[in-house]
Amino acid sequence: MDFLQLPESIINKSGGMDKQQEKSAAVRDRGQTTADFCSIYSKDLLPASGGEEITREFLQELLNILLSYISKSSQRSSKILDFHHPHQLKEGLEGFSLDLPDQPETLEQILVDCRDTLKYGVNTGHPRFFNQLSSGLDVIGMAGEWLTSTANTNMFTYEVSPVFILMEEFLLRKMQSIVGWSDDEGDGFFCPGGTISNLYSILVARYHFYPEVKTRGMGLLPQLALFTSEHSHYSVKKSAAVLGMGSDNVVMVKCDERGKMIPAELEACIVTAEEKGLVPFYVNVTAGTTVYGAFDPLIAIADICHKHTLWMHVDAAWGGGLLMSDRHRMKLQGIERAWSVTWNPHKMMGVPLQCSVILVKKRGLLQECNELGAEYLFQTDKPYDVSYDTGDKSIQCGRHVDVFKLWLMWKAKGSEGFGSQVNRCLENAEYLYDQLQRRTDFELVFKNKPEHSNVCFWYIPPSLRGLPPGPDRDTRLHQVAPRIKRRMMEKGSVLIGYQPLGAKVNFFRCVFSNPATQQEDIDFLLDEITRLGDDL
Ligand code: ABU
Repeated sequence: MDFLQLPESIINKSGGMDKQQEKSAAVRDRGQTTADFCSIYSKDLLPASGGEEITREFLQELLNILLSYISKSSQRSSKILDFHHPHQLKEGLEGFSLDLPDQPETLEQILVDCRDTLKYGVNTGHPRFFNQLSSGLDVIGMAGEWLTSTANTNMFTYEVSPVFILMEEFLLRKMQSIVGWSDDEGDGFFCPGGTISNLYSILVARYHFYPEVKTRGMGLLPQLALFTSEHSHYSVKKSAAVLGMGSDNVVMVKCDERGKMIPAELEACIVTAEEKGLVPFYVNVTAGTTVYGAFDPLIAIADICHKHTLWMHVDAAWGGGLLMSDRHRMKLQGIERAWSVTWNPHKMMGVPLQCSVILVKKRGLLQECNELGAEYLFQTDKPYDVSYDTGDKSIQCGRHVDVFKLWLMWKAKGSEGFGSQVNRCLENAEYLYDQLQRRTDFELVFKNKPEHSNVCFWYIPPSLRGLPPGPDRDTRLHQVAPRIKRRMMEKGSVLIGYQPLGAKVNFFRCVFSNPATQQEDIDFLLDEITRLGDDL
């Protein structure tokens, strides 16, 4: 079967009876399915009696839609997005309506809705999608997500997730040993993204120093201070706010030109905070900053944390993937001294969203910090080892199964496969860096070779090339990236992010995490930026 050929009525959404009949005939001609979905409803699917055949045919049609999308994802000529403004999508496009009906829609319409949902979305698996830290489309990972939905269970107890709970234990042990912790150290779980993983690190650090906070609240505690670099992720401040410590009590430590925290500045900030009557307790060290991809000096910071007895957390949400590469893992030397680590396999390792872990070195601390022992879920007289009812370590009750897709991908690639994938992405970053150095129409934001796969640069249009550095040039340069980005979104040929940072005006940030990207895509990116920005 040629899965690129979709039934006509699914390709052209118009939907009336004639189309339906044409579609059914076309589908029958191809021997794909005999179903005519225009008079069939979800109530006819399993578990309805006799619903096996129609369920199979419905899922086959859905698979056709998904396979067509997946195939297009890897075609360079296909658009990354078909951009529409929110009001256009809300008003409805070519029959695609977000309104929810009172009466059920036919399965034909449901399939059209699925097709249209993908059509108006963004193709993050496209080799020219450079907009986000998570990109690509791994077929095994996607299959894992399908299986997870089919199993439709919850990670709170072994009782309902025996296999997934044990997979989580195996994966966490593996990741902890890659971080460099010994067999008798390490705890953790999968949680919904890096921000929540970082929040857990602060929660557990506070509990470690002040266990009474769990029952008696913040009133008994001194005013705590947290430290993180000025280039770090905003989740540290957000967590401090959520946890009642106050975002103002997060001290933003200065970075060097390359975006790395300066250890001497950290030491000075700790002393200043103490002089002000605050009590330092936690340092977030970033391994792979969001914009520059910088690695803070882990060993020097670990020494400072040790000296002042501070909890050292490493936010390796982005950089953790480099641990899989023999070539690049030395950039995280010192991570083994961390008391907790965030690592997002949904970024550099290309696992479908979402897949993030919080690892905590001291075993049992997460359980003590968060357990409440709800008796309807965590009974102690169950007929198995209830230490595998791991749900009470979490602040969630229900927890999605994020582990399976990673486990399946690891089986399919092996650790070495992940290592090669990471190496390829970093080679792409070096290639882009080399091209930028050669060209006179682009300027690098920092001169050094990329440590991670982030490459930051300005495009300088002809009208700005002769201008001396200064506020006038900066004001005009600040407008270049957003204007080019706007044109890119309208054209849909490539997608890349931009931002200002500190005193630096808007610049492009290119990141590579999609193993499908090749050097020709990087050449295309630079040429397309030039084409779109030449007249600015
Ligand atoms: N949590 C940071 C993600 C940012 C990005 O994908 O660009």
